[in-house]
Amino acid sequence: MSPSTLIAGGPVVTAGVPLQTTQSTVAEAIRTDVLLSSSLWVNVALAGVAVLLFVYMGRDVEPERAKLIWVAMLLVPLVSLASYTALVSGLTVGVVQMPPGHPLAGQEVLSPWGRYLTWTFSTPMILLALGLLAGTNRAQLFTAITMDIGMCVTGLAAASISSSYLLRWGLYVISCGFFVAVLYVLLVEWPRDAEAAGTAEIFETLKLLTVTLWLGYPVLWALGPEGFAVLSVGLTSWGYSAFDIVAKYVFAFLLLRWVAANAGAVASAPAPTGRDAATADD
Ligand code: RET
Repeated sequence: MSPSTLIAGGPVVTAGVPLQTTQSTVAEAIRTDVLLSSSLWVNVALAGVAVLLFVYMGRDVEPERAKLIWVAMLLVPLVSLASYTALVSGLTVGVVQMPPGHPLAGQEVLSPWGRYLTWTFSTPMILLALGLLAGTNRAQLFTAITMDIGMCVTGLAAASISSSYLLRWGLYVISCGFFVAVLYVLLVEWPRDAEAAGTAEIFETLKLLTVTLWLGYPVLWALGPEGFAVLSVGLTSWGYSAFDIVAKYVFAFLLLRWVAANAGAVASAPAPTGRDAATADD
């Protein structure tokens, strides 16, 4: 079969709606899949509420570092609002024909690639805020953020490959490699810095929340239609949306609430420098 035949005519894994690759037909497929569209609209609404709430929560934050954390946290729901609006419109949802070997081989599956793209902007904000809270150094901040961007971009590539089943999983493994580097910084490096900065308690809470939830994303990818196809498009999307709600809005709320009450402690934590921010023998 030629690619064009497949794109125009293949079955699609959402509510049984036949799919063309035009944006409006993708949007129509999303609209008619109640599970899928509700998973997106819930986040449009929550992101909107979060933006307003976070603007209010940060109104009196003065020290520069606390302000930086606040802006980073404000960007998370702002990016989310744009991301979910684009997903709902069909602009950032495509169809990927699954390669031979995939459980849905030959079928065209809705792929919300916009999610991976926008994680590239939102997850670095989460790491920036955590790094600033821990009072880490620039090298570690750079490492965590660039590894995280690597994770998102290779995750996008893994989800988009239609030529080879093996290479889909190859890129998934590469993405997991980047993720391991992020986890290392979060679990090993920054707790030491946070201890030295006197922000260990809130850092521990947010680290636990972040690590637990972030681990859910690759599991969901593997179980969803892009991986082993155990879960439907709608259920997988709800999974990501539910993770997003806690990993973004609840996370940012907890951090902002703490920053608003302890702006002085954030300000007096060591500034990110080229040298180790914590102890000399770290
Ligand atoms: C993918 C698939 C490939 C392997 C790995 C993944 C990890 C994704 C993560 C996403 C976190 C997203 C968040 C978004 C908030 O806006 C790309 C699913 C490791 C950890 C927190």
